[in-house]
Amino acid sequence: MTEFKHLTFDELCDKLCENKRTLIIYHVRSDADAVGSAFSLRKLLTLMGIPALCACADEVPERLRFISDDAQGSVLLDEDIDIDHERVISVDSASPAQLGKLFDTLKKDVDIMIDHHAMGTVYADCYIESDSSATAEIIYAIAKELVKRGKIEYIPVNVLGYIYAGISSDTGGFRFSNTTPRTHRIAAELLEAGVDGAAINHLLFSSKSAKQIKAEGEASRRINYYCQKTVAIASVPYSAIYSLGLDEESMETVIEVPRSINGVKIAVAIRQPTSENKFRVSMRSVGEIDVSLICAVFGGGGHKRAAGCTVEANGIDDAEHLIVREIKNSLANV
Ligand SMILES: [Mn+2]
Repeated sequence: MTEFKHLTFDELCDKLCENKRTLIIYHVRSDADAVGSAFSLRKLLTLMGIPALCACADEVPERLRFISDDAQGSVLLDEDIDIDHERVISVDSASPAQLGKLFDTLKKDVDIMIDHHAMGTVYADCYIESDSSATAEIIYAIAKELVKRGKIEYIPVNVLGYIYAGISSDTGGFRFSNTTPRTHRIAAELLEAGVDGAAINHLLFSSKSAKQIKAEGEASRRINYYCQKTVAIASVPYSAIYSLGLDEESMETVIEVPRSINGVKIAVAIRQPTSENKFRVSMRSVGEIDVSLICAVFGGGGHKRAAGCTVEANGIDDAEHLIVREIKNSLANV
């Protein structure tokens, strides 16, 4: 098995300063941290005169286009990746599976991972800082280092906005437990530099598409409680997804429905994206339970308080049953 190197921050920055045509890749079902980190890193490299493009197996979601230069400088998997890159850097992507088909397209040839997930499968030399709330926190440290080294003059305010969006998104608007004093200090610096935090947070959290509202409505019709109502599971079967015309993007906030219920310690959202018996599971912990361990049983992972997995089962009720069993197991071991 190949041994991958854990880079120090200085080694990472040394490498980023090398003039190599770079492809920056990020995970499918992209969130604001993935998109914001990828496009801010791209901007930093191009400011140093290094050609760089972003690529993902999924298109930049409509609601995140504001942190992607309107997806300029971005290529899709099915377009030719003709940048003829000399280096591939992944951001915010803990395992090859998260890169989707792109990982195979690139012939697994990723050179550097920059990430903040504690659990995952390392697939390249890496810089992983698991006490960072978001990959964007790491990108901010890189940006400041590049200024310090005189490689760039200053960090453009739109780049700072992308970074802010990544951090705010991964911390749920500075509400989740991964929010550290440093996270707030960085946010303060970004606001001082002219980032419009209120506008970004509105776009990230307060504006939802009509389809998202429909999806949340559907999820709240199908909630089951377990373990003295400390566990709430919302599920959306394919029949509902199909009849309401819901897409992946519209399902993203469904987990907030069970998560926001009083007294719930573990929130779960199960959705069936296709007619196949494969179920996507999102899990959130409001207390001390490490839900990444529960998801790991099904081959998934994530963070202590936010994780996910895919479960194969004979129908959505069976999937729920399997998940409840694992949750009960892990509660019994606390
Ligand atoms: Mn992230």
